[in-house]
Parts: sequence; structure tokens; C-alpha cells
Amino acid sequence: MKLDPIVALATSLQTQAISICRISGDDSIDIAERLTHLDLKNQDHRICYGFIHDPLTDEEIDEVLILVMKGPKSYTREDVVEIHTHGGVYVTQKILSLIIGAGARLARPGEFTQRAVLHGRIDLAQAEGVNALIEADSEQSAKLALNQLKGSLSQLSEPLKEELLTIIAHIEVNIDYPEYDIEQVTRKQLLPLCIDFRNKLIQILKEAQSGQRMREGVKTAIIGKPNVGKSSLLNALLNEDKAIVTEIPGTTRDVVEGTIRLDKVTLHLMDTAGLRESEDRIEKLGIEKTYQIIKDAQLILFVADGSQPLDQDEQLVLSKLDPDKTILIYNKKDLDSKSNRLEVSALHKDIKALIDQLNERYEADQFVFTKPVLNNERMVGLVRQALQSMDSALTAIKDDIAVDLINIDLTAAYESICALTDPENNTSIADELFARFCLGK
Ligand SMILES: Nc1nc2c(ncn2[C@@H]2O[C@H](COP(=O)(O)OP(=O)(O)O)[C@@H](O)[C@H]2O)c(=O)[nH]1
Ligand SMILES: [Mg+2]
Repeated sequence: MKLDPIVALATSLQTQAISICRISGDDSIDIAERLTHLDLKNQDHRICYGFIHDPLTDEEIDEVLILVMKGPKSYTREDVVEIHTHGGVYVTQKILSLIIGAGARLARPGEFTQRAVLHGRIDLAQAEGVNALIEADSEQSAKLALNQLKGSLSQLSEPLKEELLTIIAHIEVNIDYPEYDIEQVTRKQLLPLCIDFRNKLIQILKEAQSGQRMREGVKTAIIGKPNVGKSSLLNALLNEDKAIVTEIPGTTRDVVEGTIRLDKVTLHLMDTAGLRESEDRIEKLGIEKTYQIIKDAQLILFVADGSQPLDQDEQLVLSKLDPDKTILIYNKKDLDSKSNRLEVSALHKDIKALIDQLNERYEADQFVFTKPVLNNERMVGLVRQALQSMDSALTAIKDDIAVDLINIDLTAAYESICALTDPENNTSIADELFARFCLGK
């Protein structure tokens, strides 16, 4: 496949030490030769020294280093030339325009990576990994992206494809033996295989949630009665005085947010207005917002004043919360302490017990760094589609529907799984994906 040469800045356009113009395509070496008067055809994976000339005036523009990487041993698998120039904005722009004048076209965002996919160097999932790595803002998300970049998704999808093909093969094989009530036999064989496969998909979707937590952090609400020390706890966790703390109940009205990165997890904390009956209009709005946040939260830190027993309202709210999502914290342990409960003193920043429990809680999610998981909404969407197809296949099997029709569902599931790593059937998804890349990648 021969594609027109493209060029983009691999560095940003600002005054800096060096800028890199990157050209990819069959004519990229020609273009670089025309601008440098160097013989680059016989260079490969070597850095050459030279000057960029304006071909019209033959004027020298900049002293540069030129890196030639012949395809297929390059990022795009095409011939790639990188020109390392001095980093001035004028010089960089001038050289970029000379390269365009010499026959290259300005690349679209993500177009280099798109070519790497088109030429089969990486699959679509790996391309998404490239983008995720560029955008990663924490060690955890970077590690996950690298995992994806190294091709771990095909380790997940290939066995699934194999297994589905085996299931589908049962149908094809049995069609050759029409002497029995073969449809009935086939359905009987298919049932356990399909149930098993469906369970695998559910497990994969569950593991994707661990991946999402590791990548994006956990939305965490701090809730409880007024004055129990929610804002103090937020401040202690963030180690700064972000929220206003007073002895006056009902101080916090708007939601105060902050992010902490622990060893095993990143939490996006939201300190909320304390839950109580209130006549104050602003406080009331704050309390309504608290209920909204509780709904959206993936984790709830329910704070109580440890120097007092839980009152009826607290017990009522607690009983309505999902226990799997909730941690009950007794604050003010400096005033009163009992064993067998999670106690902190937000005032004295004595919160180690809570930090330990949080790290322990997310310890189990760490497996996502060692085995393939679905890394974004596109992939999760495809596996959900496959799950729906399997559900519909299972219903068909149980309702004694014709085997041909079951085959349609199984084939649809197979196509959804294929689309995880294969852009062919998903051109529009691929276009959308690459548009999200930054320029020059
Ligand atoms: N003794 C003691 N007082 C605390 C502790 N945490 C918070 N307080 C006090 O409790 C009051 C209410 O705290 P605040 O954080 O505003 O509670 P919120 O209404 O739940 O946000 C303030 O006077 C805090 O100083 C604690 O661990 N020990
Ligand atoms: Mg508060």
C-alpha cells in the first residue's frame, strides 16, 4: 500500500532547545535529500549531520540532524525521516513549510499511528494504548497503557475468538449428519458451551472495572451528619486546608473536591454538606446535592462522631447505602476510643488506619497490571455487545429455535470480539479514534 508522504511536528511549536519534524511515506527520503543535498538513500537508522536549504534560493535555513529509518523498521512501517532542528518558532515553521513545499502533506492528528495500524505493525487496541500512554497522568494509568501497547489485548481476544469458532463449528459439523434429530442434539451440545462462554465475558467485564478504577481513580463521597468531621477528614487526607472547618454545624454547603494518590489507588474525594433536616435554603440545596453525589459515587466514606453512639438518622442512612461501597469511619478517636472499629482523628491527622484499609481494599485490583483487561469504553461496549448476542443465542437454544438462527447470534458475538483489535470492520470507530490523537503521533 503506497500512501502520500505526511509531515508533522513531533514537538510543540514554541521556543525550545530542539524541534523535530517527522516525515513518513515512500518519498520522505527524497524530500529530505532535496532540502539537505545529502545522500540519504544509503543511510538507515543513523543520524546524519547537515544543513536545510531553501530549494528556491539555496539559502541555508538551519543546521540540523537527520535520522533516517527505512520501512518496515519504523513506527509507521514506511520510510520515516526525522529532522531535528533548532527549536525557534520561526525556523521550525519555515522548515515545516519547506517540507510541505517539497511534496509532503500536513498529517492529521493520529495519522502516523493510523498508518502503523494500516500497515499491520500494531492493532487498533495497541494504537489506543499509544494514545492512552500519551495521555496518562499517573503511574498506574501509564503502566496500564504500556501493557495495552505491548499487545496484551490480543492475548485476551484471540482465545475468545478460538472458543467461539469451536462453538460455531459444532453447528457446521452437525449439518452434515441429517439422519438424526440433529437440531435437537446440536442445541444440547451448544448449551453448556454458550453458558461457559457467557460467564467468561461477564468475568472480563468485571475485570474491566478494576482496570477503570486503576486508570481513572475512584469517585469517593465523604458523607455523614453535620459536625462529625467530614471536612476535617478531607483536609487530613489531602494534607491541606481545602475545606472550611468550624464547630458550627452546616458549614459545608457546596461540594469541595480533591484528589489523593495512595499506593494502591487514586481517590477523587468529594466533601459534602452534612445530612440533616434543614430549613436553610442554601443548606437544603447542599443536602440535595449530597444525595446526588452518593448515587454517583463508587466509594462512600461514612463519617460518624466516635464519641457518640450512632443515632437513628445515621442508622437509617447507613441501612440504605450499598454495604460493598461503604466504609464506616468513627472520627474523634482522641475523645473516645473503642476496639473493633475503624477509628481516626481527623483533627490530629491520625488517619493511618483508614489509609491502610483503603490500600488493602484495592490491593486485589493490581492484577490489571499483569494480565490483559479491556482498557476503554469502546472495548467494554464491544464485549457488552457480544454478551447480548450470547444472551440472545441462549434464549434461542432454550426456546428450541432453529440452529441456523442461533448461528446468527454466535456470528454476531464473534464479530464483536474481532472488532476489539481489528479496525477493518470498524472504519468509523477507527477514524474517530485517531482524531483524538495529538498532532504528530
Ligand atoms: N476532637 C476532635 N474534633 C474534631 C475532629 N475532627 C473534627 N473535629 C472538630 O469537629 C468540628 C466539625 O468539623 P468539620 O470538619 O467542620 O465537620 P463537618 O461538618 O462534618 O464537615 C470542628 O470543630 C472540628 O475541629 C477530631 O478528630 N477530634
Ligand atoms: Mg463540612
